[in-house]
Amino acid sequence: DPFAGDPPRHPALRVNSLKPFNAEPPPELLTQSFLTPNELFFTRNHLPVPAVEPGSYRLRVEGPGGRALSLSLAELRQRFPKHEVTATLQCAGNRRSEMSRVRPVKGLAWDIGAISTARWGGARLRDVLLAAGVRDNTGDSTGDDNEWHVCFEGLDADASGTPYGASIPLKRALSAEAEVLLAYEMNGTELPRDHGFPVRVVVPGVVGARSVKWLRSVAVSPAESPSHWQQKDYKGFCPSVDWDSVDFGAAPAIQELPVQSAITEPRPGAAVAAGELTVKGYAWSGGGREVVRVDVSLDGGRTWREAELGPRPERGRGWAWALWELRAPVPAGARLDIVCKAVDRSYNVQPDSVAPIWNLRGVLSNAWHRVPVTVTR
Ligand code: MTE
Ligand code: MO
Repeated sequence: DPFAGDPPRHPALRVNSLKPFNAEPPPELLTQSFLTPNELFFTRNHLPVPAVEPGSYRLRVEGPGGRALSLSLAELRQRFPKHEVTATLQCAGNRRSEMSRVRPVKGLAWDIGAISTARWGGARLRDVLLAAGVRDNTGDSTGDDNEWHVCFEGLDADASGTPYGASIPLKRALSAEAEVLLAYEMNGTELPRDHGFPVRVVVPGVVGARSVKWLRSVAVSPAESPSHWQQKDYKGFCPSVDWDSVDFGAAPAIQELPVQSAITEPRPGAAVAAGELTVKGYAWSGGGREVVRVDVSLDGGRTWREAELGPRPERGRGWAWALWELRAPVPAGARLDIVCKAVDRSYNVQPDSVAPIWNLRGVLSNAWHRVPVTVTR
């Protein structure tokens, strides 16, 4: 059993697949705290968790023109200043189960919990690339450096030895504002095994798939990662595209994610007490586009009120979600159709229904979240 060495997990996690391990926290625990506790942070593994001996761990960093660095964990910690970022990671498949209710899709049936937030600590990828001899000339937009990518490989590999891999544009990797990390800390402790021990990439504002765990190598390349997960997965398509007609080469790989929100309390189908109802949820957008507003409806979208956004420790750096709350009086015996939708600082909004954004892989599922409940008599 290649999964026999996987670590123990928290019993509260909702397991979507055991081998490889994929699990999400229950919604009401997800919004209990701004930072998701490490043991409740959603886990998305494609392969067995590799066993890494920290003393012999080496990170290989390949610059252009054959220059390369090999860094021990101690060197990564000592040679580069530690940088900390509070960032939300969301899987492209978050809320996929709502998409498969429209028509079946291929993929894990995530509910609304394939998203979590942590304070990450590590070396800036930018600093490590500069130390490897990469030139910082991406400000020159006429240069073809804009097409270059930084490719990552994990230590996790399939039976044929092919590792998990992904890439991001070199421009993002070198940008000081983008704050891409080679993280060795998560919420103040070393990375847990499920989340990439000893080193993972954290790409704030970008789909979780690019934040490669158990990082083995970083390579500057004139092309995107050749990995299956960059080329043949994590792309969006027209609702009419099916598995016979799909051309994965025709769509760009997902990087920054669209605006998202969901209701974590109450749960669909719940019977709530008459009086004051508290509705809770999260809202987030990709690319550092901070959420500026969350609208909530109790009548299926006919009338709206503005939710109260919770405190955000790093205001102005838009990498983390906003937790929100709405209190409203509800009469005994009512049937409520609770809906939420978020607005980001570019005034992007969520689509009102799933069908027009349906895609065969069930990614980018960000329609208004709907939760029907009844109020008891
Ligand atoms: N990195 C490696 N090496 N192997 C993986 O399977 N899964 C990716 C990404 N990095 C993955 C990986 C995907 S699809 C997501 S959504 C995030 O890790 C999930 O990170 P988490 O498990 O820490 O939540
Ligand atoms: Mo993912």
